[in-house]
Amino acid sequence: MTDITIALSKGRIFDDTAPLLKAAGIEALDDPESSRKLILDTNRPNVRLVIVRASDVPTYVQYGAADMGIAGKDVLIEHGGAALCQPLDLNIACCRMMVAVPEGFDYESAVRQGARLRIATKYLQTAREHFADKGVHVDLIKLYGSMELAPLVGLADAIVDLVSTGNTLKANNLRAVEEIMPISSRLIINQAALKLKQKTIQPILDAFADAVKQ
Ligand code: PRT
Ligand code: MG
Repeated sequence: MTDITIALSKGRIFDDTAPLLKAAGIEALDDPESSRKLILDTNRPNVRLVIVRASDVPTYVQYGAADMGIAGKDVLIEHGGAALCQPLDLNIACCRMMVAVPEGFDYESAVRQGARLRIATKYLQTAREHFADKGVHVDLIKLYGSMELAPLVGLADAIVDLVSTGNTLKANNLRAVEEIMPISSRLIINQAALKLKQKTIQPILDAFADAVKQ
C-alpha cells in the first residue's frame, strides 16, 4: 500500500472531517486538540495526518508535502488553487462570506452615492473581485483576524468576513449587509499524487463521496 499524507487544520475542520475519515476506515490515534504532535498516526499504517493552519493546507498539498487535504472555499480562493484538484464539496464547516458594517452606517446609500469605502479583511482576493463586480471603489486593508474590531475603531467603514451564527457581529454592533457567497470545505488533492497514488486515494475519495451524500 502506498503511503498517504492528509493535511487538516484542527478545530471545526478536524471535527467535521473525523466522521468522513471514519467512513473511509481512517481514525486518528491522537486527538489534535490535546496532543502537541503535528503528525498524527492513524489506525491505517499507510495513512498519516498532518495538522497545519487552515490557510496553509492548500500550500502543503500544492507542493506534495501532503497528498490531500481539506480546506474552506474562502481559503482556496485566496490561495488561487494552483496544482490542486478539487473533486468534492464536503458540505462541512459551512458559513457565509459577508459584508458587514456598524449599526449606524448607511451602506446602501454610501454605495448609491459612489462613495469610496475602506474595507478591512483577511480575504483580499474575494473582496477585490466582489466590489469590482459591483463597481464600488474600495481601499482594502489586510488584517489577519478580528476583522470585527476594525470599523469600531475607525480603521475601516466595513469588513468582509465569514459569518455562521451571526453572534460575533451582533456582539460588536455590526450588521451584515450583503452576502458575497456561501462557503463550505472541499477535498483537495495534489494532481501528481492523484495519478501516482490513485489506487490508494480513489477508495478514500469514494468513501468521502458516499458519506457526504447521506
Ligand atoms: O484560526 P486560524 O487563524 O488558525 O485560521 P482560520 O480562522 O482560517 O481557521 P478556522 O479553523 O477557524 O476555520 C477554518 C475554516 O472554517 C474557515 O476557512 C472557513 O471555511 C470555516 N468556517 C466556518 C469558519 C466559520 N464557519 C466562522 N464562523 N471560519 C471562521 N469563522 C469565524 C469568522 O471569521 C468570525 O470571526 O467565526 C466568527 C463568526 O462566527 P459567528 O458564529 O459568530 O457568526
Ligand atoms: Mg479561526
